[in-house]
Amino acid sequence: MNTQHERISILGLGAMGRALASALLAAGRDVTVWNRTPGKAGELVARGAREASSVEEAIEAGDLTVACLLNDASVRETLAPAVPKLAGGTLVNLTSGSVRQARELAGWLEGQGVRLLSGGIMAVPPTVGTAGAFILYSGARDLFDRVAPVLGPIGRPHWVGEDPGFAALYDMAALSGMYGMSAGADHAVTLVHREGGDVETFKREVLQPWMEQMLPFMVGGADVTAFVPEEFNPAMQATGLENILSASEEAGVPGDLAGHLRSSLWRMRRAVAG
Ligand code: FVH
Repeated sequence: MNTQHERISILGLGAMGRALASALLAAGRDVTVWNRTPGKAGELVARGAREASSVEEAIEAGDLTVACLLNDASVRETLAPAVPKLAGGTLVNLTSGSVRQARELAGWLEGQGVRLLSGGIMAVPPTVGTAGAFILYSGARDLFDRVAPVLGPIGRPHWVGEDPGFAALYDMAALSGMYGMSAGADHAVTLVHREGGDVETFKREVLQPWMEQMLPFMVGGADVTAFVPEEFNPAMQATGLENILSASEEAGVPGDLAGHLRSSLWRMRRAVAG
């Protein structure tokens, strides 16, 4: 079927569901939307979307059904009564969840004659449809090849394998990296604030350029064995971490913000000890 003519039904109009629908409408796609609580579709309808009054009606209106709900439980709850309508069709699940949940959902749907393409959205609502946005997909390759051009307007499609759990796997892993950086940034600005520094200037002139400079080293040097190579000079790193922890204690930075530093110090000391 011609990509432009595939009809897309979106289940879920939270912040992300609305952003997805908006990007697809902007690209001229045929979009039907449904949300558990009515009243969220007004702007989308004004731009050409149809609003379905039930999940079943939404599924019937689309060649492709996209779920973007809160969590796995809400997907199950939403689909359970309506899944016979999906038989012979395709669900693209862009709802975040665990690897096991994605695999179990694929098995459950397969048993009902539904093909699942699992997804992980590597974007936030304001960046959906922008150049940096990308979407992880996993599931059958032929399904991905069909869906990718249809949903291309929401973000660059990136297939990560046949295993339906892999989109969730890479999504959760990437988010864990982001939250680690975020915890580090929170620690940094708390330290500056507590010692009387100007947080906004620090963020703009020091923290952001420093983190950008270090990002390739952080990602490239990440290691599954927590092995610290000798050339990394673990003794020097351990001393550096002790300095940061001392500065943080002096400033009264809450101890829970420093957890990542203490675990790094432990790794460095272990490497020094051989
Ligand atoms: N927003 C973001 O930045 C992130 C970026 C990465 C991907 N996530 C995931 O996207 C899923 C949806 O997130 P969201 O931002 O749209 O979330 P909310 O604005 O909280 O909307 C939640 C929607 O789910 C509906 N819903 C909740 N429970 C049920 C249920 N039991 N049955 C049916 N629908 C349900 C809710 O409906 P309502 O409360 O308006 O009736 C919203 O449509 C999510 O997996 C993120 O992790 C977003």
